[in-house]
Amino acid sequence: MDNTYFDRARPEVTTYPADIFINQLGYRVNEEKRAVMPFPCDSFSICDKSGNEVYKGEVKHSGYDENSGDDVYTADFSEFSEKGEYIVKCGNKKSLSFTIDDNIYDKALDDTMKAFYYLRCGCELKKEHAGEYTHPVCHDSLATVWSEPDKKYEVSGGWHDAGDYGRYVTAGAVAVAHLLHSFMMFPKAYEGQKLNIPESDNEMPDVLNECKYELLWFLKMQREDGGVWHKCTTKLHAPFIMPECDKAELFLFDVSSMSTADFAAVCALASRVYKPYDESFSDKLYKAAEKSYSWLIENPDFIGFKNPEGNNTGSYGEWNDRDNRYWAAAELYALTGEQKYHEDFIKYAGEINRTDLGYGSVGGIGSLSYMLCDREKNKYFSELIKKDFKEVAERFKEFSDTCGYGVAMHEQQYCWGSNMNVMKNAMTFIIADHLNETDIYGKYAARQLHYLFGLNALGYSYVSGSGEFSVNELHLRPAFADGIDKCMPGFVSGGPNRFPGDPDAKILIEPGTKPMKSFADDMGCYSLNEVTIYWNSPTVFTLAWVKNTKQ
Ligand code: 9MR
Ligand code: ZN
Repeated sequence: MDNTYFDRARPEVTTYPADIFINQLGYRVNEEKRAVMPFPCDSFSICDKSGNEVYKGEVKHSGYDENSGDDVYTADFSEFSEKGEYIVKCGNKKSLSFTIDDNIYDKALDDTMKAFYYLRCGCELKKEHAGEYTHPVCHDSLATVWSEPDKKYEVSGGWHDAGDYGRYVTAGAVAVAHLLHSFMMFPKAYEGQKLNIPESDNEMPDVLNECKYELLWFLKMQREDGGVWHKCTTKLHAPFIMPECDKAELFLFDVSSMSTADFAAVCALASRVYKPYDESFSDKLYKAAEKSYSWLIENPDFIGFKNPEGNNTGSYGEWNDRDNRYWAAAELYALTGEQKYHEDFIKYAGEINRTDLGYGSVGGIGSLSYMLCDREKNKYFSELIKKDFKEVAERFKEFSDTCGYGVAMHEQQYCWGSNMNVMKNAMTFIIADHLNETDIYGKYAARQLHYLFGLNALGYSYVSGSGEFSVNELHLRPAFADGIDKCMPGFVSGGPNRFPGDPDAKILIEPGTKPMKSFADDMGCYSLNEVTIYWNSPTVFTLAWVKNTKQ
């Protein structure tokens, strides 16, 4: 069958090449270890590479799982803690092989972080850093202001957002915030990390080098009056060509209050983080954040964003900006300690969801900055925020405990980019423990990684290059146009979507397919198998947490 999205032959549909589902990267020595069988079975064994049985256990019948439609049987071998390489066996049925070791996620952390480098725009990706995935400089022409066509600006740089070549401020701000928070909360995870990017030899940790590349672009997106253009893209999405071949005119689209607030927030956050490494950069960010915050004060009404007539790139529209303003107030308070920001923060706190971690709803990022910063807190609100996170974590915990696969997903979370929800739920577990100084939810955060790397109803590892059966046909323009069969590693697929929204997915996914199975590793399916910076960033956060807490 030919593909409907762009002209190429559709690769053969692949299915999980074994019977028992596991985390294909494996399990850490002292963590919960489970394998799942969607078929009846009484006992299981763990066998080593030479086929010797090293552990035997009883299978538990977990029962019918609504989101996958599977009757689930579980093999729990948590107590088995010998390092090595194994498979799970159940009669003549098998899993793929997996490792037990504490370092199983190290490569995935580096890969998911390096993925941002592969998305760099406006520079050449050189062979020495990009290996075979090199390309010449892209998208470096001046961009025309959409509503004032005689104005043109130089706004090269930053990361391509996703499978498309657009660059969007709100999406980028969320991704950078996840990464910077993970750096602040889990510094050990980044010690000595070498991503082999152009700046790797300098004094700054590579995660900061990579985020700086995006932040320098943000700074160009600020208008003279402090308002921030919502996005810089072409008028229409490019065809499936390499980025340097996309020569269509670039446009700067109208300022929105969301992009201006998210910009103020992320610049203020970054100003704190970069201070010890790069004082002058930190200063620039400080001034930029204040300037955009002043613009917000002068423009108190919501200024949303809709694509103008004729433009079809991402719109990232939102319904209101209270959460964005809350986040900005939190960050400026954290940065300056000034009471006016604190007052604004409290003002918005009652109006918004205080735990959502983006994109779209960003209150949780503001809450986190407020809670972890070194400033005086309003006692009532800080207690409330702790409770908020705990309550959400409790709800997700229940989803996980009632799902045979252990994923903390409500049916409704299987939407476009569901793997972002999986990873944001993991972040919520981690943050809930962190703020409440408990050790309840770590196991649940880890379960979300198990799902992402293969312990799910289709057996996919949803990260390219991680695990034996991992996604490879990602909706990512260069991954097709470079002619290389193997996709760049470290990209998190959007994942199952119970409402497949693109023409190819509508052909491939039969009506009535259960949410966890509504997926195809197919390049045409942008509502299932695209990548974005803000699906990678919560994954990096979660992997950094693992590495930081490794025994
Ligand atoms: O991630 C976005 C998803 O939640 C929406 O349902 C979808 C349709 O509006 O858009 C997604 O965002 C896309 C953005 O607009 C452009 N770059 C690629 C993003 C991922 O598909
Ligand atoms: Zn580009």
